[in-house]
Amino acid sequence: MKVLVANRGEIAVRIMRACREMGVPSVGVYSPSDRLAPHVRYADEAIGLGADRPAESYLAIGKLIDAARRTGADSVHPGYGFLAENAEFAAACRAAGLRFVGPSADVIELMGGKTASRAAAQAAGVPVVPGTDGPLAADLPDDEVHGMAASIGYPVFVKAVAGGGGKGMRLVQEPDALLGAVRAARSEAGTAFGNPAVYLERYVAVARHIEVQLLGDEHGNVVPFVERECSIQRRHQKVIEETPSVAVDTDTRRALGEAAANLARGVGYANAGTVEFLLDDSGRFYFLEMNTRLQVEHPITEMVTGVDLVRWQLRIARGERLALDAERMLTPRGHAIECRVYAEDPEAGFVPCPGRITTLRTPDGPGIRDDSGVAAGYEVPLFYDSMLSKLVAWGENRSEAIDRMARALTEYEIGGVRTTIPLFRWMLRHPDFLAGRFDTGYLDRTLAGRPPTPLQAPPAEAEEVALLVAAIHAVTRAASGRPAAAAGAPQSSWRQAARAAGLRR
Ligand code: MV4
Repeated sequence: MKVLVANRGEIAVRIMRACREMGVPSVGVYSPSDRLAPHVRYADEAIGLGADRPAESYLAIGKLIDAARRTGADSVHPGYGFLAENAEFAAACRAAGLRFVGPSADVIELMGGKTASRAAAQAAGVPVVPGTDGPLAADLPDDEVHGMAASIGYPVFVKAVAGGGGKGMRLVQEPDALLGAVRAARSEAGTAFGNPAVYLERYVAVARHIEVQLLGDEHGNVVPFVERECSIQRRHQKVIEETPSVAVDTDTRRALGEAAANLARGVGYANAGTVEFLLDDSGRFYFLEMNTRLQVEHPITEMVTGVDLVRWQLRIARGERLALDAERMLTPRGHAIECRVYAEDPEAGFVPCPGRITTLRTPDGPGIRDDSGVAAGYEVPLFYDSMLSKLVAWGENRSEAIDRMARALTEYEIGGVRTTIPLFRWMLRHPDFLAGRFDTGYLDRTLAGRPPTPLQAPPAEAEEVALLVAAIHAVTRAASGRPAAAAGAPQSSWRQAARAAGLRR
């Protein structure tokens, strides 16, 4: 086996680590601005893709398959994002004689259609939210649209068939707004996905987003894992995930696992996948969608089960049988939390902050794992997602995991770019988070009501020392009448030093 990793950043490194442990050579790919990225250095060999724009690099199916051919790779791992849920890519890999480390193109295609995946869930006996049986016909008379919405019950959600992840959705509170919302959703879906089809679902209020990781092999075996709680999101971007969920008891856990596994078995699912559910405040759960890939937050599942999900993905891809204790996979050992560290400024509407990482000190110690795709000196490109790393904390219980995460966040120092770390330091002390009192609307509400105290911590010790040294340097230079290093004036070397120390203002 030799694996081309068709991705970048932390997930590319994560996959290559599993490869190395298995004695499997890895091939990295990179755009010009990623030439010196950690995933390129980690790979056993690496191939340039020649352009920065995603469409011409990490999304360029022809270039990736060509890179696999040229390096003699026999397998392709897509990671997440980019081409991970692209049926055409999976089919192209297989057509080129390459193993695609993921489910079949047919299953990716099936689950990508939200009404088809709903139907598959229903066929497998998995509860779905009341809604239309399929897409609304384009020429459906207005009164029939009204009739459908009325029989589902308001409020209703208009959702794009090709959607997912929050795009192309419209919430409708009352009949007067229905037709306008359907029109708007169709138009948005047509533009965003090239498919204007929409369907209707009853709106589930005050819900948590719970998901079930599973593995399936090519021999029909499926094993579900303990749930992940993913309700802490900002505009459909997950921010903090944890496992297990405080809202799920052992009976519900078992029922969720069974539901997810039944769906996977029903569609002949092989490799890693995740079934998303809404959990309402009465403890009922409903199928939402299935993600046919490895997910960003997979490490928390690894921490509480001891299973290496990526290693299993590779074993499954080469035809091995699952050999996991199903009972144990549904029994969490302790608690794990993940914070997604982004190069974004939480003080300025979360604008991405690409730039050079000048200094980097990563947390360590008991129960801490940092899956990172960056290093000191690396310039975070503006072309791609700005996630830098995933900080994961494990503890015997939720409170110990939170304490460890809070402790690790005090150790984490990233200079040169603004990050979401200060936001996490604040969130991990928030009473509702500590009490486990939240739903999918929690973070947006909480951020809107946050008092206007700055999140940015005072400069960390190392940075203060660097600044002090730079200041002494500049002053003594000025006093001796010698010109300061490159730029000439004491003030500019002060600025340079401040920049080097990660303080950009
Ligand atoms: C819903 C819902 C309530 N009722 N469907 C948002 C993303 C997409 N995956 C589905 N989403 C939702 N679908 C019904 N019938 C609420 C959401 C939702 C949500 C779901 C998961 C995580 C965060 C969310 C934030 C807002 C709304």
